[in-house]
Amino acid sequence: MTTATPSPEMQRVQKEFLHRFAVPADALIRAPGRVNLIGEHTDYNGYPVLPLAIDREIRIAAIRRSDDQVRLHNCRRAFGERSFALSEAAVPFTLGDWGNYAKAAMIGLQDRIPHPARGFTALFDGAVPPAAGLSSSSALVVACALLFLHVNEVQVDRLELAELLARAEQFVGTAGGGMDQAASLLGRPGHALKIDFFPLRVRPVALPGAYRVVICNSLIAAPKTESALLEYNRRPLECRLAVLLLCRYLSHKTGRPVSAQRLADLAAIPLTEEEAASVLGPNPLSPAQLLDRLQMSLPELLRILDRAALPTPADGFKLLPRYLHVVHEAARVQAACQALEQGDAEAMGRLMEASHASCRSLYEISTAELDRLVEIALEHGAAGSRLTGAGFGGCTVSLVAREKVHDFIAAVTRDYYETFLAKHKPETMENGLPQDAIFATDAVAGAGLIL
Ligand code: NG1
Repeated sequence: MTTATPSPEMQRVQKEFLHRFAVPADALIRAPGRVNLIGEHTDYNGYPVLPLAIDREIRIAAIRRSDDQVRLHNCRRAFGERSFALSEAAVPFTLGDWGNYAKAAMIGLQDRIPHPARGFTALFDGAVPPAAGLSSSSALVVACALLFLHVNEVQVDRLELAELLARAEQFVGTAGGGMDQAASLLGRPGHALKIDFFPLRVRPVALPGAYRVVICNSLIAAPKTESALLEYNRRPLECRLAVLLLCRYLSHKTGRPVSAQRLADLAAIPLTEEEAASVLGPNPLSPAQLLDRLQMSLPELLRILDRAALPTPADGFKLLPRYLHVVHEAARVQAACQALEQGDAEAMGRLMEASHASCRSLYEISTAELDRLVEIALEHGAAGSRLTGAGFGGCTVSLVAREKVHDFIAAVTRDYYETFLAKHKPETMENGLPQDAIFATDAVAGAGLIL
């Protein structure tokens, strides 16, 4: 756990806590959001990612309680007060409610905390832009988990905690991977993190000092509650179906049973793109074509998937493009680590562009606004630019030469927010440019306890 002087922002939360509850907080906790440089939708497929922890964080001031009650307060009025007993943590609030992220942390840790567990009264302040692909949700889960461990005087190894919390966050309904919790917990100043999964491994990769990471919010929100949740969860399902078809094919080809959970589990078995196309095509596949190719009945498939129903996208299952994105994106992550290690920002930039193109056309997670934002960033001298995070809205990440950052931010503000967005989505700019719509960030240390 980190010990440091509270930042001015943290001191404000500390003061507000004293003001509201008339007792000083006995715990201060911070958990950063993250931005992913490259490696999108690879984590749940078992392939690596390359994010960094950013200097926008969730902050908590709290006191330990002697009972098992959890009281959640928020400095931001949009997030109402929530309370529950620890014994009720498994019963979720409504979909998308902020209290569910706290509950997810408690559920993830329930086996680690001696009973009777103690609760807390906590005041939150969130400076990670929400629904923007910057992992505000995982920062919240991580912060709550560290607080819960602290009030119960339990220590858990960071890597283990990141794995536990990745599984726990699925409680909120997202079939996500483990990138966000690991980045928030294990961030390293000045470094991106090459994160591998199953088992979780983290290697810091130094960022080139002559460049800064700039985050631009498209201001199209992608909350994981409605269509963005369905669209997100569709991708892991399509990848899982691709795994089933490939296993069937490879078993036949090699004459031995091949079984796998994720695409990365098949990486060591030679397979050409032509073979993949013949196994996973035609694109898209109807449910009937899928079952026919799998030589399975629907109940058999549902049993394997451990699901009650098969959500069928109106435009069919797009297994081949999803597969192609994931395997190429995984190779780009390896190449990106090398490019960063050699300080080759141009090579890194080319990889980011290829990643964005693949996210747009193969994984179909971009939007017209994200595409325009990437174009504008490149026009104004970014070495590389791409959408970041789950997609369907949210932010882009750009690599910009340090001395150009100021002019870059001014040019993107003018061309994207004040010109493009003001014309195409005027409602997003009604109250002027929101705070933190565009900012340069340093890579910061992972989450920790300050007091
Ligand atoms: P964000 O951008 O925080 O919604 C999601 C997943 C990640 C990863 C990325 C896409 C969660 C909590 N996070 O991130 O695991 O799959 O999308 O690369 O589900």
